[in-house]
This record gives sequence, C-alpha cells and structure tokens, in this order.
Amino acid sequence: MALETLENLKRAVVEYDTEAAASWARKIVEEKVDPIKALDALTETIKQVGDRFGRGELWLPDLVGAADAMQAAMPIIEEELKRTGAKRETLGTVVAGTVFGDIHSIGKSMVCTLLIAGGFEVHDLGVNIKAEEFLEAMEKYQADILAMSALLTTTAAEQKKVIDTLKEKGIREKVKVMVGGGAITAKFAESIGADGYDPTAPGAVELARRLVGK
Ligand code: B12
Repeated sequence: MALETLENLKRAVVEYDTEAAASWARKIVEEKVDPIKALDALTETIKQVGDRFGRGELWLPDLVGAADAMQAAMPIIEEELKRTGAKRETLGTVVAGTVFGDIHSIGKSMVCTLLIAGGFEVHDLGVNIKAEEFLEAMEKYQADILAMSALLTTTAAEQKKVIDTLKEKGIREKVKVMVGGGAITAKFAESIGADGYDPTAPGAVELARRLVGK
C-alpha cells in the first residue's frame, strides 16, 4: 500500500500533475509512510527528469512542470517531517537559502527538510537571497550554521561574496558556513573558505552535525 502510494506520487511528478502530487503527498501522511522515503522518491524522480532534460529528451517547460508538481508535494511532506521531528532535541540553529540571482529551490529545500528531520532548527530564507539578508537572519536567529545553495556556475561566486562580507564585518568566526548545490565542488568550497561541503542532502545533515560537534 505504502509502496503504491509512493509510486503514485512519483508518477504525479513525472506527469506534472500538481494537484495529484499534493493529494498523494497527503495520502502518504494519512498512511503514515516514512516521510524520508517520500523525500527519497521525490529526489529520485526530479533527478531522472533532469537527466532526461540533459539528454535532450525533455524541454524546459517539462522541467518547470515537474518542479511545480514536486513543490506542491514538498510542503506537505515537510510538515510531516517537522511534526515527527518535533520531539527531537535541537542540535543547533541553521539559516539557509539559495544565493542571489539563483531561483533553484528543490535541493536547498531538501537539505532544510532533512536538517529539520535531523534535529536542527532551520530558518529557510528561500531563494535569490542577498549577502545582507543572510547576515541579518544570522544575527536575528543567532545561527550556528549558515547553509548556502547555488545551482548555477554564475551564482556560485555569490557564496564567496557572503563569506567575504562575514570577514569584512569581523563575524566570520561566529558561524560555520556550509555550501552545496549542483554548481559547487569540494575544491571550490575550500577555495572560498567555507567550513564544509557535501553533494547530498543526507550528507549535509552529517556535515552539519560535525560542524556543531554533535
Ligand atoms: C529543476 C531545474 C530548474 C527549475 C528550478 C525549479 C525550482 N523551484 O527549483 C527551473 C525550470 C525554474 C530552472 C531554471 C533555470 N535553470 Co535549472 N535546472 C533544474 C534541474 C533540472 C534540476 C535541479 C534540481 O532541482 N536538482 C535536484 C536537486 C535535489 O539537486 P541539487 O539542487 O543539486 O541539490 C542536491 C545537492 O546539490 C545538495 N545541496 C543542494 N543545496 C545544498 C546546500 C548545502 C549547504 C549542502 C551541503 C548541500 C546542498 O543536496 C541536494 C540533494 O541531494 C537542473 C539539472 C540537474 N540535473 O540538476 C537544471 C540546471 C541546474 N539549470 C540550469 C539552468 C542553466 C537554468 C536556467 C538559467 C535556464 C534558463 N535558460 O532560464 C534557469 C535559471 C534561473 C535562475 N536565475 O536561477 C543548468 C545550470 C548550468 C550551470 N552549471 O550553470 C542546469 C544544470 C541544467 C543544465 N544541464 O543545463 N531550473
């Protein structure tokens, strides 16, 4: 039953059916399916769509449709993750977002979702976030970790800009910075002075734990 519901959710994303995606996500919650499994299913599906786009089998509107369907399901799964994770002790506070000029939200949202599930308090600022906005939120929420995502080669440099701004303001040591997203490599992360990088959302949680010493 649970497997069937997950398959239906995946199909809704592949068919760009926003309403069905939301409805199957609600069913997943009703059936008490592990929300992490639902997230894995969504990740796998959007990656497959991306690969087909890369091979020239799908077009940009296909991507938008699949991403929209995924975004319709995500908040419902996230809510369930928050609910089930609510009992866990907070390991630290994370301020997260996709950098300025970049509107890719899926990976960043997954990282935030898994961080919440992993016991962190997360403030997801969204996409297209300027350096000053990251800094304001860090101050406001007394963040232990700043998590930045960038999917475009052109916006990766924004992560460096944020780190440089932290240094200029003399507050670099106040926060651990972790970076990720399709455009980022371990080498790039090191070159801009980030404290950590990981290519996966589950890995981001492990990294965050290490950064706060838990
Ligand atoms: C979906 C998608 C879109 C959607 C985004 C919808 C949304 N709400 O996010 C839409 C259609 C809007 C879009 C737009 C564009 N896109 Co686009 N998009 C993609 C696509 C297919 C999938 C991205 C995705 O969600 N992947 C799945 C997630 C789960 O992966 P992820 O984000 O990398 O995140 C994982 C890890 O990186 C990590 N992670 C992510 N963030 C963080 C943060 C931290 C701190 C850590 C530790 C880890 C971590 O964890 C995640 C889970 O494993 C990729 C192709 C691909 N194969 O990736 C292109 C892609 C990223 N897009 C691309 C481009 C060029 C664009 C556009 C410029 C297209 C255009 N001509 O208009 C615009 C950019 C608009 C802008 N200013 O941002 C290029 C980028 C090329 C480059 N290297 O610069 C790609 C690679 C496609 C391609 N092959 O050409 N896109």
